[in-house]
Amino acid sequence: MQLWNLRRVGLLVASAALIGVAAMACGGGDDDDANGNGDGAATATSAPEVTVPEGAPFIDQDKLKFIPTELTVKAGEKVYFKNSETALHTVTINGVDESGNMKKNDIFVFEFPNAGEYKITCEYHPQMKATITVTG
Ligand SMILES: [Cu+2]
Repeated sequence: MQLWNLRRVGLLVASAALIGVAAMACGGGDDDDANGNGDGAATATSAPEVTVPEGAPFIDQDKLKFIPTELTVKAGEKVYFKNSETALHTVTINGVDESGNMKKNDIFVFEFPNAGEYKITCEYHPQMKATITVTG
């Protein structure tokens, strides 16, 4: 089963809830939900299990790169980031480390409420760069 432990999103979601992301805690009702979000309630861990919804804006962290390096989303859309390798990464947005350390298979979700261009970097790997363009 591909259930990724979402370690940092709790924090992010908590703050993002102010702008209406709280719904993500329910886990996308229209998705297949093959992994059964309901299981989450039964686990004792505080970290929710999160998967990247089919078709959701996604940036992979792999081979010491962000993949893709350019992504365009609409304001209010959630972007999913996943660390797919053993190196530690962060999702730093316009110079602010929003994710904290991400280990392999960690997923971080960030909602971009405002249009603009956002520079995505990693605290550990200066060569890791991506740009997210948020359209109004
Ligand atoms: Cu990195």
